[in-house]
Amino acid sequence: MSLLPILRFPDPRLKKVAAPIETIDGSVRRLARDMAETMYEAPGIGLAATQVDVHRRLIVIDASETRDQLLTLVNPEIVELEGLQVCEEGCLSVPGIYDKVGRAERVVVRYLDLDGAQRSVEAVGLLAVCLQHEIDHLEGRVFVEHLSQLKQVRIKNKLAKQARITA
Ligand code: K2U
Ligand code: ZN
Repeated sequence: MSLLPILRFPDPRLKKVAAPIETIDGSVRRLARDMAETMYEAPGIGLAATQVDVHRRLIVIDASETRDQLLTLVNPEIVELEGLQVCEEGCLSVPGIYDKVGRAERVVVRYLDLDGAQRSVEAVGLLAVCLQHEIDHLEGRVFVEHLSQLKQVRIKNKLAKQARITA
């Protein structure tokens, strides 16, 4: 298993739209395993393939307290959206930045598991937020794009300053 490097905002590769996975083979399973290891080590509660510069529709999530309930979703699509919740979000691709984002309170997501079986998951609360956050990544959207233009400029300036200091 390998830890994968995570792209940092505003890397333009984070804006790429991921392609559907046609065949769930060994390479997809190995990628899912490496993404899960990378997510747990970060630590995070979700990770999209886009964030590790693989532009295929694959996400991993573990929003459990016990960190032992891994969800691996191939070609996930939101089929139901209901209500509204506002939560503080962060992102492994935007380190040190947290802000409130409005998302649906309840979602139903249809996906394939690693055996190619069609499944669906109904989620509310943090899991619903995480599913929407990760599926945004597959569409080339980072959570800061839900914020005001002024906040986005300030975030880019802050991250650019951090990059200069650590270079
Ligand atoms: O996509 C990612 O970078 C993973 C995010 C997923 C996430 C963001 C906001 C809300 C829920 C999930 C990371 O897990 S960011 C770290 C984190 C952990 C717990 C709660 C919020 C953020
Ligand atoms: Zn993220």
